[in-house]
Amino acid sequence: MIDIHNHNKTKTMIAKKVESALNQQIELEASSSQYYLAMASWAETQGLEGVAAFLYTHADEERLHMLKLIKYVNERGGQALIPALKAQPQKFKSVQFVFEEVLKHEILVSNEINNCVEVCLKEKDYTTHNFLQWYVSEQIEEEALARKILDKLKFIGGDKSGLYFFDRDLGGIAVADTSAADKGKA
Ligand code: OFO
Repeated sequence: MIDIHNHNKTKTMIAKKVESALNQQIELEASSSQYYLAMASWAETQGLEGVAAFLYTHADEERLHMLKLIKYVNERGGQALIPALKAQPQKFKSVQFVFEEVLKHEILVSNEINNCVEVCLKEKDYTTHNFLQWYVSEQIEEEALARKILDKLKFIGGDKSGLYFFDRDLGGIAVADTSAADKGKA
């Protein structure tokens, strides 16, 4: 029987295993943000303004993903740990290589989100499981977008004028993403 007069249990504490899985995810979102920032900076130096704008926006989004996790862990009575981040590559051999890396990285992130979901199920933490569903959907979108961009790049091949229009289009996606984020998407 539930003792409704036991007021000692006013704080829901997150299970240690869930807290540690989410802290690892915080680190991954933070390093994703740094990775995309490094790519954005490189693209900007190559005169690829649209690609750079897209990647700067993507880096900002990853930071928001990290912040959302930090707030959640602390609200649930845990402690979000702010990690030290390792240096990211500074040079990339091509735009196609950049987006191959983005896709690889997003697949890695999806796998890690799935691990967090699994820990929640094992710990019977259905609240965090529910919270993580936002990340599950986000990963589907991000993987799909990276695949779409890569398909376009493969289609363009080495064609310089194709790359010019690709860069312009990607800049447009970045602007649309920024205004969606301003309206509370992220
Ligand atoms: Fe955080 O969504 Fe990409 O990695």
